Amino acid sequence: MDNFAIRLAGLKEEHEALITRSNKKIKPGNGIFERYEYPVLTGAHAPLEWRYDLNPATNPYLMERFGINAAFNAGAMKFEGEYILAVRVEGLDRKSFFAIAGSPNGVDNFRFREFPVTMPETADPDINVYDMRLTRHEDGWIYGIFCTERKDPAAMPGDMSSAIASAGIARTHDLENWERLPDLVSDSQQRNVVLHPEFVDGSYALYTRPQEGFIDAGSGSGIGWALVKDITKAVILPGDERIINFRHYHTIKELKNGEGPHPIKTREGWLHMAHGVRGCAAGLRYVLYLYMTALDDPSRVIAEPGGYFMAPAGEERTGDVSNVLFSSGWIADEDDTVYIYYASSDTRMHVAVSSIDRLVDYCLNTPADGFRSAASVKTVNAIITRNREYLAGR
Ligand code: BGC
Ligand code: BMA
Repeated sequence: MDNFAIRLAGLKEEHEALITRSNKKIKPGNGIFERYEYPVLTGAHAPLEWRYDLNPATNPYLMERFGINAAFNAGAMKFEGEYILAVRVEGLDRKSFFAIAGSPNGVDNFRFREFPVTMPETADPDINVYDMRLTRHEDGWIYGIFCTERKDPAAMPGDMSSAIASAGIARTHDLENWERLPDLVSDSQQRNVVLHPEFVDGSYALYTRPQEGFIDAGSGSGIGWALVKDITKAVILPGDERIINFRHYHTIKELKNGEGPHPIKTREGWLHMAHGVRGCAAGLRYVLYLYMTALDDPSRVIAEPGGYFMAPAGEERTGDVSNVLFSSGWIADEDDTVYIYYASSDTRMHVAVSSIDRLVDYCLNTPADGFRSAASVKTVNAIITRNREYLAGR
């Protein structure tokens, strides 16, 4: 065998071993969910055919021609029996694009489809697209809503970072062929826009995250709610968007928050996952939290446990943008298992599992944030006291 063939065999072997590695649940966990040992997707999971020119005549050194930097912030759904992730794949050039990966069991053996998604553009080309949430809507379409970023036309000469974030909207029936609809029109920048799966009062319902600047959420911001009559011309008129989940001083979400994937319908209410951001000397710290809203009004919060649901742990803490957990996808399976897909530090995808019953129990029975140290002590004292009484009475 020549060098090219030896190298190719080595690459194939390494790639196949990575993709088919079986994943293990980490026990005992905290009772709320269990993490898995290995990330489910990384940049290295990208097919060799994407990265290498496999022809020895044009690539004698068998070098990478298109490197993949990371795979993260995926939307998720079950589709034709497969666990599907619509992954934010990022090249070495910092551009991200979407690619569909599927697994037979939701926890390992994720494999990318042959080609990434070719997302049609609007008349105003996207510079970067990312963080797609998938929603199988009751109108029969599968929607992908994502952030489209473009350079701010008002940026001063020499300012290479001012940008405008808006919500891009696309739909499909097969996750292969996408129809791009006009971007959401609203009077602010938008990131983390998510489509609710059901009509509300005959309209499409959107979780939004209005923001005054590209990075800065601004004074009033939080997770918003807006109804839109026609999703093919989605417009939020000024005054038609209201905040339903607020930021709060000295909490895990004092700086920013945003809806994760669309909420899961349960007997007790809509189960939501979101991210919360606070600032610290190390930069922005992103964690995940849960809350619930009423079945008859998905915009009315009925429960919110204090603090975070998941925060970066171990290797999750480091990556391109360290100290970040971000989730834009989960799957509620027929047997009530919930597969929570989350990315760590803008680098890789992981899975944790729980069940609808457990997550609802967590939401309804975890003490709410008391907003003061003394309130936290009161809460923990109450638990200790109840435990003493229970253990003494046995
Ligand atoms: C990045 C996103 C990030 C956003 C705000 C974008 O340019 O691609 O990952 O969330 O900036 O920092
Ligand atoms: C946000 C998100 C994500 C990213 C996070 C941390 O604003 O929209 O794309 O994971 O920043 O960089």
